[in-house]
Amino acid sequence: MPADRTMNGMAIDLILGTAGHIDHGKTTLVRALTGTDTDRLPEEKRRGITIELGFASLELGDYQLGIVDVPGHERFVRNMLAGASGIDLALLVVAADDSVKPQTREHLEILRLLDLTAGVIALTKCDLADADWTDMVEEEVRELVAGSFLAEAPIVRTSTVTGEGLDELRQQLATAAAKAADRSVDRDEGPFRMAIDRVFTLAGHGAVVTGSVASGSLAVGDSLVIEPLGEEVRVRALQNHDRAVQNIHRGQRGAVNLVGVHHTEIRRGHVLASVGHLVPSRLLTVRIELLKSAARPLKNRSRLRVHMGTDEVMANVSLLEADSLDPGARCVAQLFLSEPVVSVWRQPLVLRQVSPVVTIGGGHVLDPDATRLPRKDMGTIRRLEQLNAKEPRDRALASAFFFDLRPWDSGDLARTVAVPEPETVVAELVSAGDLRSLVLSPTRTRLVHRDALESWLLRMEQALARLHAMNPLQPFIEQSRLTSRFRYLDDPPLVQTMLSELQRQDRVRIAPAGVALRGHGPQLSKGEQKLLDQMVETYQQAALQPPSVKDLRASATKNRAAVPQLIELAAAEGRLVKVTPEMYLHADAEQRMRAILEDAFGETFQLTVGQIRDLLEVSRKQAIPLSEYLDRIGFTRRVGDVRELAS
Ligand SMILES: Nc1nc2c(ncn2[C@@H]2O[C@H](COP(=O)(O)OP(=O)(O)OP(=O)(O)O)[C@@H](O)[C@H]2O)c(=O)[nH]1
Ligand SMILES: [Mg+2]
Repeated sequence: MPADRTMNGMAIDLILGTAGHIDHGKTTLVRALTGTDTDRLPEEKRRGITIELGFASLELGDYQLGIVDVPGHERFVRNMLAGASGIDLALLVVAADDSVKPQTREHLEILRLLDLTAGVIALTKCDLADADWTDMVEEEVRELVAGSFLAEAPIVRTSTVTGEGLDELRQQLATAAAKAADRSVDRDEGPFRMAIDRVFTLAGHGAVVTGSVASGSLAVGDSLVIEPLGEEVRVRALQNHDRAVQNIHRGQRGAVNLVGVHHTEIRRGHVLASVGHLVPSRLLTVRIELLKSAARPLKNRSRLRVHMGTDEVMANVSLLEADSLDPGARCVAQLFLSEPVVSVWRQPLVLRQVSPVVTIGGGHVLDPDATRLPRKDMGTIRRLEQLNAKEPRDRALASAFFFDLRPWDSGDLARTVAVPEPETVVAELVSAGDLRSLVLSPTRTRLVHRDALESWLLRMEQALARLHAMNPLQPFIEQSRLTSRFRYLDDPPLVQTMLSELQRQDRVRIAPAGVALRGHGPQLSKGEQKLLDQMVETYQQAALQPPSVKDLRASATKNRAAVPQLIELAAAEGRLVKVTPEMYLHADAEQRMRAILEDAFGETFQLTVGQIRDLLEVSRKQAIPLSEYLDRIGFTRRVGDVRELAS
């Protein structure tokens, strides 16, 4: 609770961002409140405008505000976005002598899209407008913010020339800070994350990055990663508003001196984060809205500029619900990004058109590391909505579904859908049967959503059905022919486990000859069936003097090409026994052969091939493969030139 922190005598840190049209007095107001001139660049001084983000700090009793002053110029909205992405509350500035202007609207939309909930409105330059005029401007502002998060926000009339309203503004900012603190306080713990908004180098000290801390805390000596580079770095020194400190935490501005990276490798948009906290991805699943003010509907596959954190990246949008999105409407979508980014669940994002560059919408992340999803699939869309569910258990289950077959563990749920105590939730879901824990090896298990697993099992059955259709005479399909169809999963043990699962559920049969769908039998034509029966009879009559496959093929009048497969089929059915690829025996003959030899072994310990030949009344040419067959099936054992009974 905020109260606890203030009781410890520590102020609550929050970030305040300015917003408003160019020249409306944002920077001047920040200077009047803090004494800091945030326009530092020579070009800013010369042109009298803000170009880059400026920073100041303001103490307001229980609250310590880090201020990010943004440019109002239309051309620098991207800088405004980089600054506004990390703020907790907003100071919307409108000049009393100019009223609502395009960037007043655009900045307000952006703040709303960034999920801001608290703020104050300042009417500036009140010394330049008379009271009636200012009343009218105030009315216009009220109209502008109606229905937005600033609908109830106080409008404070100020002038930096006369000092009017500055004390009241401080008070109102403190009230708004209290409101923002209520919402932000739970983000204090957990992994560290800070979007980088500036990079520079200090002679002799190396790279320094600055940003607004979005979550967690950081101490000197800590190890971190620069994402999405994946570059490991260590904190050499820390500053908060030009003051050396031992640690920084959520809601503070931080300047972090890093060891282990050259400053030229880092740019605005990168993220400084705890090791293992974030996963770079070029595909995000998001929920978006198109602004009412958008000039036209958003078409599927449109190219967009995505602003997230301090980053800006091009993307193609895949609208999952329809072919276009109307102004004012919302939908779930996927963003195919031109470069990898890191993000967290519910992280806000803003969408801008490529040309002309205007803000057209925004939304938030549902899945920060997505796989491609089918469009217009109601089942998928419903599950995506579940990623926003209030119950952590529901979110966990939805997230697990979208992990699909990819490896994940309970820790990932904290990152993907902010599930507290993910181990407990996963254990519950496993015991409820909603999640399956597949054992891939003695040391490797894989968590898979029950429905995701089922859809893969179905795919496997379908692949097997296709193989059966392609090989109608084969009762079994060689396992490798089936599993090779899933080679792209790049995980043979997983494929094998899924096959075993199908067997466990009695959906396939697995035999030495291969795998078959349950209930699958070979599809024979009448002619083929007749030929098969005739051949089996021929084998029966021939007993231990069987014809070769070649002979049978030559003597067939019809269906000649099918002869080898039909014989193989009879063998699979157990009517024939395969001795060599050319030599088969009728099952009765094979049984009789073993009976004869068993009798003989009753009298003598060993038999030569010659004795076997005589006992079976076959030629030597047949006796050799028959003897080898008997060794192979484990009936006899060869010892030098003689056979012994194996068991
Ligand atoms: N008379 C009067 N002039 C003001 C007041 N506040 C700002 N100004 C003037 O308005 C001009 C613009 O002020 P800035 O503070 O630079 O405006 P800004 O909103 O920061 O502009 P950008 O950052 O470029 O968007 C400057 O010349 C200021 O001196 C005020 O209260 N009264
Ligand atoms: Mg300015």
